[in-house]
This record gives sequence, C-alpha cells and structure tokens, in this order.
Amino acid sequence: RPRVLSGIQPTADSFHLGNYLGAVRNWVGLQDSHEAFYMVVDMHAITVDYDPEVLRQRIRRSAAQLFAVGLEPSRSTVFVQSQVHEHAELAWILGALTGFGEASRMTQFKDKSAKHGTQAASVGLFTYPILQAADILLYTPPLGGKDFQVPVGEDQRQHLELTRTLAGRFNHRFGPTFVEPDAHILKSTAKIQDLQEPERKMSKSSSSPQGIIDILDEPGPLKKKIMRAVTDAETEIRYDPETKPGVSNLLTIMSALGGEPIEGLEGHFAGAGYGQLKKELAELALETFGPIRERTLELLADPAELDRMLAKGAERASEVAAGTMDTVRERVGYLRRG
Ligand code: AQP
Repeated sequence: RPRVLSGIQPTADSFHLGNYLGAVRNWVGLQDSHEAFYMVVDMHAITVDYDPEVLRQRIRRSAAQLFAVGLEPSRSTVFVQSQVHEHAELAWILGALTGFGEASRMTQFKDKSAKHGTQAASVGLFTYPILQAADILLYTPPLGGKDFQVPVGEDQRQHLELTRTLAGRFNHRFGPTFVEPDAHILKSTAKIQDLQEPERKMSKSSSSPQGIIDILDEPGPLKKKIMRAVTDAETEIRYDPETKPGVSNLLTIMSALGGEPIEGLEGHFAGAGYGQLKKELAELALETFGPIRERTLELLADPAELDRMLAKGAERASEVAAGTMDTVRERVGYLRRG
C-alpha cells in the first residue's frame, strides 16, 4: 500500500473547522487505501510561547480528537512526534542541507513572526519547515515509485515544496534514499475562512473566538457563532468568493459537511434569507460535531488508556523511523557505533 502521513499541532484545546475539513477529516478516508501515519506535532508547538502543563493536556486532547473523528489504531499509526526521537535527529541533518536564504523565504514564518517581529521569534519557529520535512521523510516508503501523499491545507503547500527539494537534494548528494512526497490538497476545503473576517483563513493563532468554530464547541456557542457570521448587504445566497466571501465560506462549509454540491445548495436556498442558511448550517454542524465531542470526552476520561494507545503508535512509528535513520546515518558518513 502507498503511504500517507500528516500532522497537527497541539496548540489549542480543540481543532477548528479548518483543521477538520482541510486536513483531519481527509486523513480518515485515506487510512484504508494507504499505510497511514498521523502525528500530534508537539515539537512544533514549543516554537512559540506556551505553558508545559497546558501543552501536555493539549497533546492528549489532540490525540483524543484524532481517534474520535475516526482514526483507528488498527488501521492507522497515530502517535506523538516527541516520542520518536529520530524526528529531531533527521531535522539536524536536513538543516545542514538547507540554505539560509531558502529557509528565509518561508511565508508562514514571516506571517507568524510579524506580530512580535522576527528578532523576537525563536530559531525553532524559523527552522520549523525543516523539522516538518524530517517528520515526513522519516516515513518515506521504500524507493521504487511508491506513491507518498501528505494531506494538508493550502497553507502548507510551500513547506511541502521545501520537503520535496530537500529530499531531492539529499538523494542527489548521498544517493537515492527518499521518495519525494506529494501534497494532497483538496481544493474545495483547502482554505476555510474566518467567520468574522471572511477574507482571512480560520486560524488558531489569529482568529478571534467569534471567527473560529471549534469542533469541541458546546452546542450553544457553536450555534451563536454561525448565526453571527459576517455576510454582506445583499440578500442573495450565491457562491462568489470575490464579492461575497462570507456567504461563499458558509456555502463551502455546508457543502463539505453535508456532501451537497454548492450549486445544489444555491438552488435549495433560492429566495431564502441568510438567516435560513445559517440555521440549517448550525443544525448540520451540531449533528456532525455532537458525536465527535462526546467520543473525545469519553477518551479523555481515561488518560492512561489514551497514553497506552499513543505508546503503541510511537512503537510502530519508531520501527519505521529507526530503519530510515540507519540508512541516513550510513549515507551521510557518520561512523557506526562499534
Ligand atoms: N483555515 C484552514 N482551512 C483549511 N485547512 C486548514 N488548516 C489549518 N487552517 C486551515 C490545516 O490544518 C492542518 C493542521 O494545522 P496545524 O495545527 O498543524 O497548523 P496550522 O496551519 O498552524 O493551523 P492554524 O489554525 O492555521 O494555526 P496557526 O494560525 O497557529 O498557524 C494543516 O494541514 C493545515 O493546512
């Protein structure tokens, strides 16, 4: 089976709708057709200010949500990045192959460091895409044309390009080792927008609480956020992201959650007001996220069992990662411990 791999940061108490539709939901669908590796990338989460106890809780919460949306330990390897130490080791080697200028071109670093200025940003935030390349390439399938997919949202496209570049550079310099991964970006849900500022992406770090739908939101607040989503001065329910970003975002979300194509929704809502669209969307969101929320809370009620599930995932991931690193150490010229 071809391999698939992706990760999510434990930087919030809940995944948001963008994480869910743009990434995590697609992971579930790929776990049978692919040999799947999905991780909670806690090493990335420490590149910005954080509290250690909150981080530990969020790692468990993230893992619980991954299991609750439908990833199953028997079908996917679900694990925590820091429990597999090869990630840090390969990142160092890839860092030695990355140009400073090349790393400086990453737009996510520019965006994320803009708030406090690049001088205040950590070096870890700067080298984040290199660690991400290591996260992916450790799980390279054996060479020989096997398909290697990384399902992510649009914001990760540039990082995936860097990963491909580094894989190619390593192969060229040290001999064929890595399969270059393909970004698997589903166009329709690649960029879910903020409910209050629909020209910007929904984001953990920059959206206001009213702009972001968390999949673990309680029913009351969830409904309220949707009912208060920004629309426009017209009344027509029509998909036109340029002039009607708010309404178009709601249609995108509704289509993705319910499976009805956007044209079908435009027909369904012909003559109806924005209130009707929001009401039906809120119902659909409650139906979708209610069971996920319940399952997440059940899993969190038994942290020891959750930790055991993650330990099994880390064990399986470590086997693959250790195999890759044996080859890599040999190729780069390290001396084997006698
Ligand atoms: N708005 C979005 N629409 C579609 N996909 C999205 N993703 C994030 N936002 C959207 C995808 O979710 C996956 C996991 O994200 P992450 O937590 O690893 O990283 P992120 O991109 O940092 O998430 P946020 O919410 O955007 O956090 P901030 O604002 O802190 O950066 C990724 O596949 C991502 O593409």
